[in-house]
Amino acid sequence: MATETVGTPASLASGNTKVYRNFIDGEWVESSTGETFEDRNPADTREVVAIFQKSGKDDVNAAVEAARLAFERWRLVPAPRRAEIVFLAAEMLAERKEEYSRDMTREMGKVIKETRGDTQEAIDTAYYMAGEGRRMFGPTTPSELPNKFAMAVRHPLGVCGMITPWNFPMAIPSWKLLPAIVCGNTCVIKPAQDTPLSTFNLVRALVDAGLPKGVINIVTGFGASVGGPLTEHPEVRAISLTGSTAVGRTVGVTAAKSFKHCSLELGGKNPMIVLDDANLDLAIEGGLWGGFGTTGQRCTATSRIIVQKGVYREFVDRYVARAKKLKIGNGLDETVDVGPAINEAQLKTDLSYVDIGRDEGAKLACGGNRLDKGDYQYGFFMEPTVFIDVDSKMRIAQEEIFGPVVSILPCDGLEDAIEIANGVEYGLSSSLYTRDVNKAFAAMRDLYAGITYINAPTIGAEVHLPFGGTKATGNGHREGGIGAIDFYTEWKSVYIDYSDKLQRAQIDRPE
Ligand code: UN1
Repeated sequence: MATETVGTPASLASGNTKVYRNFIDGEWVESSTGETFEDRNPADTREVVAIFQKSGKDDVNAAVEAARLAFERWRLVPAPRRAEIVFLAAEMLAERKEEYSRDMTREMGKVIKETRGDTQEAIDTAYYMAGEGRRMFGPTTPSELPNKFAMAVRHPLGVCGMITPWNFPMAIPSWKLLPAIVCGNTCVIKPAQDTPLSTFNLVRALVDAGLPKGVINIVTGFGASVGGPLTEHPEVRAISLTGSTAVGRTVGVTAAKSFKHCSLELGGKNPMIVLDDANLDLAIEGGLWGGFGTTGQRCTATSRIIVQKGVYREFVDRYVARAKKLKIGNGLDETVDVGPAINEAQLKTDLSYVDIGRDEGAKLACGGNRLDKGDYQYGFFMEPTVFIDVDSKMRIAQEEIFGPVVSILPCDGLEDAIEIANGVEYGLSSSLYTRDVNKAFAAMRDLYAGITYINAPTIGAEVHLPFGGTKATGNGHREGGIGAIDFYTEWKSVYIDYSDKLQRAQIDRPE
């Protein structure tokens, strides 16, 4: 067992299906429960991509203990040295990009050009965070007293727990793990049960780059039996979750009880506004990419398109015509535009919103059906679906669906559009198509969301800018760039008095 590396787990199953064990303290360890689960291809469920451990509380405890011990050594490794490992991992990820992206399409379903983008996002994050090893700036500032020096330095927190989603199975773990380790923390990660392989691939690159044992530990399994104990564990100092608003509420409440740092990236209902003066070709192109890219399974997905009345009909007709032409299928086929839903439950949710929309009186302009003939029968495929003439009060215009279902709403102008855009419980991403610079700047100010795009859809955030949202999208933290460094460190203020006498702050006031 000890001779295995992250990339070559011993096969416990017959045939070619790999069985991954948990990765704890640099060793491959079977779960304490003795149970496993299958990672199946959502485009063809006959294919078992790999088998993973169905872990429990004891496994979490073992991983946290390993991380706790590793922290005592890792925090003392100079940050530039820690960052060199991350830099080397970036180079390895770049070399392995095609292999890891294909693995990701097989386990997650999204089309290969998008999984290449997901792997690239992890590479970008690695290069950025490797640079942070030589920055991690803090303020030095004058003291109010003579012969006294004052500064603030960043300290790591200790053991950090990460709970990651299936829709960006390498990028999002990288957003969390890489800043955490560059800052000197150690980690226990629970990847989504639908897509653990991509986390193993990411960590494999880090281990091959020289990451010491215990710095990152992987415990696979389900929310209640792994995510719960990780969030409750008294030795875990920070929890970072990307997931649904419902799970975020539970994790936030649980983490607060032991005063953990807690970063929540949750749901979205992202609006794209198209004004009469917009470049319609561009807006249609953007709305298709934002709405149906990743099968609509991004928290940044363009799920509402709010179109000014002067161009509404033309936009709707052309958008729907294009949506009908999107090619649906197995993401390994380079010509496919839209892959499957991640699993049966998600597909059912997506289809249930078709009924909800119809019942509410929205007009179904295209799609709405499951595809289950021929090769489609083995996967979770659905037609790209567009509702038009949607009212902003309707559930399909308010609730996060996380599937290929787009609602188009008419509006009178920018003011009306912004009111509709802001009138939901979420505030992640937003977008405006216009050629009028005054309107663009007004929207940048008035759209209440963590991200605003002008003349681009709501997806496509870059890793060095803050990522996160307002209201029920999160709890005020930001991932990406400096926001991540802020989350994975805490400040220590340091005062050095070299006057050789007692100097009392606020009391002694030298001339
Ligand atoms: C997510 O949907 O959870 O901005 C993350 C984007 C991607 C990340 C999405 N870079 O669309």
